[in-house]
Amino acid sequence: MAYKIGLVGKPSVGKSTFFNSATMNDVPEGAYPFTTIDPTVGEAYVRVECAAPEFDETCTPDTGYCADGTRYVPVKLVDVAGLIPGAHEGNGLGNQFLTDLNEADVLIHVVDFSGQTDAEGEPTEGHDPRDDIDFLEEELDQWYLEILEKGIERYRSGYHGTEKDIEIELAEQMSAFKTNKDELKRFIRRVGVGFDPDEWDESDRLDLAREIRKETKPIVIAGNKLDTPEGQANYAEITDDPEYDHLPIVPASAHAEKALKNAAEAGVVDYDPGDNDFEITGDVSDGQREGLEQIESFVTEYDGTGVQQALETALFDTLGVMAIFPGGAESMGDEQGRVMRDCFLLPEGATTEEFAHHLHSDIGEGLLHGIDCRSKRQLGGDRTLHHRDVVELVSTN
Ligand SMILES: Nc1nc2c(ncn2[C@@H]2O[C@H](COP(=O)(O)OP(=O)(O)O)[C@@H](O)[C@H]2O)c(=O)[nH]1
Ligand SMILES: [Mg+2]
Repeated sequence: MAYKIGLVGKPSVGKSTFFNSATMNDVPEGAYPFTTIDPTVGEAYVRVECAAPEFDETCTPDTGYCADGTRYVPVKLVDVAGLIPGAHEGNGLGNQFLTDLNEADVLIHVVDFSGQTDAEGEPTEGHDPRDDIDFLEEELDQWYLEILEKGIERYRSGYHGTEKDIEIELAEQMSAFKTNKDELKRFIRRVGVGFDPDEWDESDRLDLAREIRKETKPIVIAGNKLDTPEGQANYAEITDDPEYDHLPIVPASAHAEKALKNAAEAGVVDYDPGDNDFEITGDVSDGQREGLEQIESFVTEYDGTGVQQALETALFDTLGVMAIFPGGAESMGDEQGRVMRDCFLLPEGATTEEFAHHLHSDIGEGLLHGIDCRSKRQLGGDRTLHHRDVVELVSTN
């Protein structure tokens, strides 16, 4: 099951540009792990330093691809259109919007940092991007609050005829958010409101809703349109504003990423997505050269176009996901001589046993132990794995 990253934002901030550039990749045919007819769902990649060279091997990926020692590992990217101001008070958030949101593990909120689109996405000047950042958080928090209140109602009315602890009732009500009673217990403790919902006033309920939302639907900001002077000024100001310390803000130009991907496809530049440099390798007009030079100064200053960086911040920094390579302690190749066909993305803190179950329940059931292919040491089933570990699983199945 691939991780799902949701792209959200009001109209005209650059969601489609971001989505198209992130999913437009020169991938070997047949390498897609899933096909889709839904144009708003696509395959993007996160970069992981390939482990094969450490073993003097060249990898042969089945999913994603490898370029110059960097693995590009697939994730699902969803363009969640439909965020408009006031939706919540009016007709509520759209159904498709909520379904898409529910399925996303993490959100990238694309914000127009140039301030040249108003709250409705119409052209303007001097719009404060902070209003958009606040708007989405408030909107999501309100949505969570509604669901939380339903859970409290159910608890009060003794639904199912049994008395239940509040965290159990809330876990049931919020199951779509991939949380559970133990987590909810932790959130309630952290907010410090106690375990009797009759004691929760309005602001307690909102604080709790907000905490659950932050944990189950974390947000990364893509500060887009940073190729404009206004965008750069806003970026400097907002990253300096302590009110926004709680959010990772990635400087981005979806435009630049799209232009580089187009140029790479046309064979005039050599560019690996995410790099902070590229080379002009083909014939370009003076105008094109000038455009590429502008992009070059941007990617040098901001360490890339920000599209890859936003995806990786969301997956690795915010969710804490780790990449695990399958290997062999004796030899890296499998029966067909293929090396590191996969690079698996697992949740933070996953153990050898969880990795085995992720591959196949049979392998998990029959697991004897793992082997760390670098040190050749045995890994017990309950051992926590780390990002970029290379692991052989020894199983009776
Ligand atoms: N300057 C600049 N303009 C951008 C950037 N990304 C998108 N745009 C422009 O913003 C407008 C809206 O983009 P689009 O991707 O359709 O936005 P969406 O409505 O959020 O999907 C288009 O005119 C894009 O060319 C960017 O990084 N820099
Ligand atoms: Mg769009």
